[in-house]
Amino acid sequence: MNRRSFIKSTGIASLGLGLKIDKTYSNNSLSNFPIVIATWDVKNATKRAWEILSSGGNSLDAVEQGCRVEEANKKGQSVGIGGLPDREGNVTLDACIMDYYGNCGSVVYLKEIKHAISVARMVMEKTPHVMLAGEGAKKFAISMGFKKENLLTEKSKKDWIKWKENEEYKPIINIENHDTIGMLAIDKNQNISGGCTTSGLAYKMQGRVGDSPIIGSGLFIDNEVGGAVATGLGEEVLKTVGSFLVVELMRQGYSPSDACKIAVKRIVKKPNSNYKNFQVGYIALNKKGETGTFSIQKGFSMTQYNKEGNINFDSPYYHKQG
Ligand code: SD4
Repeated sequence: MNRRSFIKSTGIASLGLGLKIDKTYSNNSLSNFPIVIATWDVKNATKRAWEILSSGGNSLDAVEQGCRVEEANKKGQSVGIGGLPDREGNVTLDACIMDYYGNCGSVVYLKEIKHAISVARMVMEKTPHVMLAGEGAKKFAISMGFKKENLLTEKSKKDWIKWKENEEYKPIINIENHDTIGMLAIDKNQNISGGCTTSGLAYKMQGRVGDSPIIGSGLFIDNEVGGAVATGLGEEVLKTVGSFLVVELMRQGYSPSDACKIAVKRIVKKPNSNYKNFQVGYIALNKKGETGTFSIQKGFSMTQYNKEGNINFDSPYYHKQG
């Protein structure tokens, strides 16, 4: 699919949300996988995932390795090392992962270990639990051989000190201030996995956890149907169990793009919704390898790598200003 046909298939003409919904999921073409998609312009991450998928590897390894690329990127200030800290200067990471058997693992409030996605995978594979938090998550990671390191880079420290001059605490996400990496992949055996990793909301209250490590909110996979992942103001995603909602809409027959649109609409149509002041974006894929994305504000994008290449697409969005 090239960029033009992607935009056409996401239904740019019908974005007013008085939409006409096309139920494309009942078609049965099996040609569009392997494929990987990710939130934002993260071509290095999708490239790494694609290397695994295109050489016959499985979707779980692909999403884990893809997410690790951004976790190790010091320049990214919302994932892994280099993430912006909470109000007290702590960089705390949240991540989750889900495989095609419906297994999942998650870490919240993880400090000093940059590869939160891999710790989440270890929680899934090496413990009888789904979620580990804080000190316990860190102890577990160290026991599994992960190395402790300082995640607060000079740049993020400087930005935090600057923020402290006013200490303006707005739990409303700035529309530029979110780039959680969420990644979804289908491998050659048509098995779907997903991962999501973030340092969360910049300058958050100490202890605050968003949607990203919460199965069903930040990420959900159902290998019979598809997967979805969220970015943006986690509180709003949590309140609507967003990723689970997107997958359930695809189960009902909605295309990935329409499922994302409806989930966004669920947020913006709430009574007293303050949607003009925050961003939420979803990406989704279904079992056939069809993909879609939708966000509240302009500015969100999705990167997709399949046999047609590694391409970043602007997301269609709800809030038309002016
Ligand atoms: C959160 N959804 O913690 C995340 C924010 C985000 O990059 O997207 N950060 O609410």
